[in-house]
Amino acid sequence: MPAAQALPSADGLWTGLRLAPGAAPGLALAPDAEAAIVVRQGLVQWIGKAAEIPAEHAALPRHDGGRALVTPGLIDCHTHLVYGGQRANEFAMRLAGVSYEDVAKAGGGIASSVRATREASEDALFSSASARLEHLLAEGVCAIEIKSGYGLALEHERKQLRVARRLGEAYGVTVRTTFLGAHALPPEYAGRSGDYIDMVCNNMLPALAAEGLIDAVDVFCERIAFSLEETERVFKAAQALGLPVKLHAEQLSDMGGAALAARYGALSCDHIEHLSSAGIAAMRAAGTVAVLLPGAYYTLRDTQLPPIAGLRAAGVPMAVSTDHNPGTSPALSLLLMLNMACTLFRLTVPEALAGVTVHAARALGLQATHGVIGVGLPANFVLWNVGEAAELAYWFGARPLRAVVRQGRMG
Ligand code: DI6
Ligand code: FE
Repeated sequence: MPAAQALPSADGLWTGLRLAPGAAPGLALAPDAEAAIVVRQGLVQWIGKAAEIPAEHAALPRHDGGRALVTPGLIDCHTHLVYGGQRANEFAMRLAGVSYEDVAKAGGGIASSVRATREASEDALFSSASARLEHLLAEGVCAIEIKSGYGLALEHERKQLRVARRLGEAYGVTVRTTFLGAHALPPEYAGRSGDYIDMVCNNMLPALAAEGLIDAVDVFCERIAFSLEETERVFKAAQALGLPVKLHAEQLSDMGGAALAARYGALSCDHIEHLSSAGIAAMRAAGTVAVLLPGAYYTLRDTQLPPIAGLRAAGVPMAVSTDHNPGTSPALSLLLMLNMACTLFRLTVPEALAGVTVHAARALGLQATHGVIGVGLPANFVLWNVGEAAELAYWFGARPLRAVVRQGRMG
């Protein structure tokens, strides 16, 4: 894989485009109007009606969009992309009737990915994660969050986060790293959860933050993982370092995690199948994004739907993501998640599209630069071979991507 700098520049005049609804806020074009985008030095310099291209841009090299529909670059705002091995064996066990929680209690689950991740070299992790990333990029992903949490020891968490950074550099995709040291209790700390959280807060977190490897901090707050009190200790340590927090909250039960996260101004609460109305109110007050993860819901054959109507009524922004991980969501298609968000969670198509663009950007604290197409912003947009935006959620298994511009370069 070449370094991103070797990818061709997307500078020039992009013509023959149709803008998807909401793609460029503030710009009102008729749905069928031919649009154009000017990219200069990797930034969007102008966007508007093709018939009104300012003369100063008219002589730029042209890229013919062939009447493609254009959306902002997609954003996958919750992934565990970097890990060793895979867990198809547990998939088979679950088919035979064993529950996810029982697999975890028997030493499988996250612990088995921890073993494989610890054994893998940084280069091996880079190579396996690259292959997965390429699937996501082929569907127009321009920014991605990547969590640690399968190392659970300083050197191995560092290895995961370094791989995440390297992926961003190699592929020219925006990567936000999230430290998830409090994902599971490593075997060497069995029965000593408090000691492990001490180590996360006093050792791993400050060390990795000092190395510039952490953009945000997450915790798996769940009865099979960490308690509310342990979660709060990690949040305090993050806050002391000036790092934003987010939370795996109320996936398997209502622990009150969302309300706690909201008190710490969390960027997002993710999963939230069991979110209460108090949790919704707290998220609304804090401006916290609800990240919906239909791939995990589907894989676990969950039946508890997240409270979509309540979130919608409260005006809590809803994002949609793959939650790519080897246990509960081996999903490598963000477009399939769009489909599932509509089919399983009953999001409307505009809600689902906002969920992988503008609201996903907010869940990562990237709303100033990503999630929309706008003058002065880095050029991140996707050309799709579809007639209308609803097709992006309607087809599944299709690859309607015609071209992608990622951080001002051809993807
Ligand atoms: N929630 C999830 O869905 C994943 N982690 C988490 O905190 C599951 C991770 C795994 O099973 O490997
Ligand atoms: Fe997750």
